[in-house]
Amino acid sequence: SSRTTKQPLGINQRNKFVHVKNPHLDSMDEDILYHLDLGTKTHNFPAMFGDVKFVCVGGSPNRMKAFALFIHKELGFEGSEEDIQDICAGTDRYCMYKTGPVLSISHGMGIPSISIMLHELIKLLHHAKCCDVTIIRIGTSGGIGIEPGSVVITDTAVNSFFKPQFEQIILDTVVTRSTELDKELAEELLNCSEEIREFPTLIGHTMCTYDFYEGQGRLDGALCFFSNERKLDYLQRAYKAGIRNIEMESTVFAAMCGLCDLKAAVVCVTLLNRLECDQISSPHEVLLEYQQRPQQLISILIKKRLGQH
Ligand code: R2B
Ligand code: URA
Repeated sequence: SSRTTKQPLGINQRNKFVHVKNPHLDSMDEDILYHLDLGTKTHNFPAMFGDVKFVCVGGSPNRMKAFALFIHKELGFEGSEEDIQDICAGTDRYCMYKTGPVLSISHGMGIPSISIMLHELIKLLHHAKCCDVTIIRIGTSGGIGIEPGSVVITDTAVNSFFKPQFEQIILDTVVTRSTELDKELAEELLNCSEEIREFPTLIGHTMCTYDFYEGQGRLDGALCFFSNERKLDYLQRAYKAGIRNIEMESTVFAAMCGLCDLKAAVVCVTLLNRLECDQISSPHEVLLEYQQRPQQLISILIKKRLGQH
């Protein structure tokens, strides 16, 4: 729409390369990204990925393929859909699709899975000499005190103690890292949501846990040794602390992207309201439609950034 003004990049935002923070990499004459089945001697990273400006990551391989096809169609990029093939077809750990300047990659479930993918993805972007990259996690989550189907744009990712921290165990020490996300990017995404009025979108804190069941205060796992009262007390305290949804990757995503100078955002749809229930019981079609909501938001962001809006 004409209401949108294009914002030129500021001086210090221009040509920002993706920074790896590892002095050992310089002395390696080849870098094999094992879990992506790509390597610097077997693949020409600058030719394959040098033009990437948007990286979208999400848990499910099928959803990330659907996202690439959706963006291809929405943005009207050249080439046929059949040309969009899994770049990581040599491994079934993760999948990766590229259309125009958009890279779509799956990360599996949980902190260890996304963290392995991010190490290799960030090195890929670095070897490819990509600059001014925006990275967004699109995902699902459990909502707290909000209508199912709402989309939460994360301002701060917090741990199970409601702290904006990620603790990485390195050798035998616990290293605490900040989980700050890009506030401007979150606002930009919220502005994009004003163009789609079909579902509620809000900015809030996102809690990241190490488990889906006991770790998210569910009463319906194979193990549970707490009462419904203690569950509700915990979730209500989380709500009072500003937390609006729970998922399983945001803290390490925010910490790693922050350290590597990547502008990062987390956009998750909520599948249920955890103050009401634990089981995800909505029909399949409803859940599928919910999962397209973050994708719609990102497609508006990309359109605006590429001046197509
Ligand atoms: C959201 O959904 C998955 C669990 O169902 C997990 O990857 C997450 O963060
Ligand atoms: N993903 C989560 O991590 N939790 C939920 O409740 C739903 C999706």
